Amino acid sequence: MKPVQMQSFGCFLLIVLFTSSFSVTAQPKGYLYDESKVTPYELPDPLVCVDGTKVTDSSAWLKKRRPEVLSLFEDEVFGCSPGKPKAMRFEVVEEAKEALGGRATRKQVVIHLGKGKKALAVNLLVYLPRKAKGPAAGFLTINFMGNHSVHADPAIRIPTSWVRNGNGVKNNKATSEGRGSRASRWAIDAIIDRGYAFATVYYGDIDPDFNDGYENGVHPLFPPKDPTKRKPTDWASIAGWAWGLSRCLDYLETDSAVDAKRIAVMGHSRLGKTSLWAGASDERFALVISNNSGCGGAALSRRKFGETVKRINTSFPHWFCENYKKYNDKEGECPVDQHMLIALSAPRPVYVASAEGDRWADPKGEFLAALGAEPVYQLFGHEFGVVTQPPVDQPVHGRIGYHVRTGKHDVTSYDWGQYLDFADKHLK
Ligand code: GTR
Repeated sequence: MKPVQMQSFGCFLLIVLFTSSFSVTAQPKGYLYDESKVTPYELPDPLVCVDGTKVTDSSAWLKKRRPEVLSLFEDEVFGCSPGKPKAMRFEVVEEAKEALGGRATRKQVVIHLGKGKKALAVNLLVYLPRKAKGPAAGFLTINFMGNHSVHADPAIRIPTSWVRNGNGVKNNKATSEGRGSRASRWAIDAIIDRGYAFATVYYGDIDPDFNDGYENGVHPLFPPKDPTKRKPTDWASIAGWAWGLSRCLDYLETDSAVDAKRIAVMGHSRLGKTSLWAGASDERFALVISNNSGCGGAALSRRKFGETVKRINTSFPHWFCENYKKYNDKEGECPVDQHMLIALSAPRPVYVASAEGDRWADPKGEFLAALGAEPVYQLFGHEFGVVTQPPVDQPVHGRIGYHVRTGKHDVTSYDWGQYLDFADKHLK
């Protein structure tokens, strides 16, 4: 950054650093939860290119700076993903016209990836609103416990891939006991009633969420030339899940009941980090929603508030590429911060949602990252509409959407109410 730019960005930070605070809830000990103890930091300017030139219009952003920021995130944070695979086949394994009390058509699709022993079967569940007059816009979501956990509908197929124990899962195998166990997180009836399609994929079908040396899931479909040598820029699990979402979109593009040009991608927590990266790396997603995504998602790493880069790389060494570990305790040396991840969705609408009690995810850092993405949106004539974090339960729906709701780390009907209103504004 040139000195004058550093100064103006510094002022911006001073204004926004000391605003509202949150009540303390139980969080891992030994981390920062006190706003007054956040040490001053300087964010990289999203509009200054690696060669020092300043981006002043949308075309320079799209042609020069955006590709630069995208490759910085690939090389330093998530790792580089392969493109669309040649060996991919869609199989509609079930279709029912009278689902959800006759309001929806249900489709279950298997996306077959790769061949032989390591071949993968990724299950996509789709509900289509019967009342839709033409191809429906919709939400593509990614879930933690299996497609059968999102609704009690007894016809939903149960995953056969690895699942985390609990919620009716035994020995990492899902059972029918888990049906609807996470239904509170998915406002499927409300989504269908508003005329949107709802699609969901289980993340463990794409890549199991444990540190397996990348031997399972999507990674072995694209082995490095020398299998003993993974590169520090090779893709890790979040990139794998995001890549899987792009393959689900590949299917939706083939379904005439869906308008694949009007699909929002949505995920919660680690899967909110995933939806942000999916939206950044695949511009076909028309709208991007990050629910309580925190560290490595929407929250600014340089604040070191709640979860830190070191902590996340230690607890979950398989989420980010090897290079990201360089920034353990050295957040300030990273050429990007998370406002630039949000900016990669521009000019498409993006929504960042926080929860007041979710201090581990740094609600304020999530807001500040959304605010830090605004200069890129401004190049396209879009304003955020706020300069300080709005009070709880007072959403802002510009081209960038934001709310912090009361309550804990979760996805609630309140969150979905906002996403539906935001989609009505931008996808209809
Ligand atoms: C936590 C992790 C967070 C968040 C969360 C989740 O343990 O520290 O970054 O991703 O898991 O995904 O539920």
